[in-house]
Amino acid sequence: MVLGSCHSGIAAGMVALQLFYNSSTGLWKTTNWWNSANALQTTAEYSRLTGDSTYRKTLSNTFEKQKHKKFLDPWYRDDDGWWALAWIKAYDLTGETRYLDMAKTIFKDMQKGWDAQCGGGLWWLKKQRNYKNAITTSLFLSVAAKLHLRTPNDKGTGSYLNWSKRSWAWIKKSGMINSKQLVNDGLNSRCRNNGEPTWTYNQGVLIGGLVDLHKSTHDPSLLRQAHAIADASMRSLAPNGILREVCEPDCGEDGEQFKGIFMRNLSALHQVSPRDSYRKFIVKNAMSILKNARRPHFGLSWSKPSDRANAARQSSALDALNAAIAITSQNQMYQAESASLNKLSILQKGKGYVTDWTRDGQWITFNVDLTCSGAYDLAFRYASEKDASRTVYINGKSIAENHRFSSTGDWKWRQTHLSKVRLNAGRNTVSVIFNRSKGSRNELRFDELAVKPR
Ligand SMILES: [Ca+2]
Repeated sequence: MVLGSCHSGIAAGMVALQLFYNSSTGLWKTTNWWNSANALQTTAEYSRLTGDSTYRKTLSNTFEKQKHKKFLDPWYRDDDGWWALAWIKAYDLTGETRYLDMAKTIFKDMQKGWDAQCGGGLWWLKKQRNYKNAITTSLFLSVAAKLHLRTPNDKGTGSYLNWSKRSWAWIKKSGMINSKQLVNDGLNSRCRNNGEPTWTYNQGVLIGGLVDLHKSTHDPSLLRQAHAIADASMRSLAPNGILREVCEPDCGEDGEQFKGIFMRNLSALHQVSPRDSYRKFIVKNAMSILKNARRPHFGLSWSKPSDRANAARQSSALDALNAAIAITSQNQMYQAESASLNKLSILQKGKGYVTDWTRDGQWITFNVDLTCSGAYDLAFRYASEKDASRTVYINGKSIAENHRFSSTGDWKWRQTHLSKVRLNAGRNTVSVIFNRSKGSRNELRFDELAVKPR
């Protein structure tokens, strides 16, 4: 798959992440136990998106080197959740059931952290029962929801589905989601929101859990909640549109991992319920990371020149770049009803489309956001009774004065293509214009633009 000129920077970043990998332990140097589970997820996601099988042996090696521990940490219960998610991801990539079985083993152990104090939820620590926090139960919810989706006939009390529903019901009632729709760190001794920071990963993991629970239950309130948290995060945790952890520039060994986890889960939400605002956000963050890189390394702050290199910074940034690849490698659909229109109106009949388009000065402009510059194919979905034509501009320049939209007969829908169009990284505009002096003619109904990487 060719992802345009900037893909080499992402691929080089992946190589650099693996240079921190210690094959004798199966873990990443320069960082901690739970971070390695996240670096493994980053690696598996990159392999999935690019079809690059180079890193599959990394999954298998880590598994073999650490399976004697069952990926259970003696102290922190949330750490176990990261490993469960990593092995589910590895299972999805390879189909190897040993990975899924390990995730189930870990989940079973996580259940020991649940009790009735504060109405439910998991304790953060294994040896002390003094803190119920968002991350541990959100991970528990997310692992349960994912295991349910991969376990036939999972139902009833004690099932993965049941645990994921109970976890969500508890989180919702706990008060950890504040009035701004952001998730605080945890609960105080009176079982109330403790007002501790709204770390980006707390937003991300819950978004991902809600997305997966929605896949099973189809309860629309779950996606509404996921969107509310995502929107609040982009509004409040991203000055100038670039995600920032409140601890920057000194985040210790945990905080430097968090932002990638948010981006990974925003990407999961965008895949099931796409929004232009998410696409724009992912592209903007990815471009800022690439711009500020000290190649092949990425730093802690995504809006400032790279500070220093380690595996946590690297995998966190690569999570954001994976999200950008996911957008760039899939067809991006731009609807006429969300585009800028000049003297045109939308008919909302099923899919919204532009109609009554026969006069000079009527045009439609799509804003196309891309991480990587390169050659793309454009496909316009349209219907026309007679052969029609329009002028097409890209980034203010005419690339087809008289593009033909041949008759589809009785207003049937069809696509017409413009191949190998050069687009820039960042914001592009694609305009389709009625200009009689250039030969534009006849009514055209216009539904959507698809942008496909070549
Ligand atoms: Ca449409």
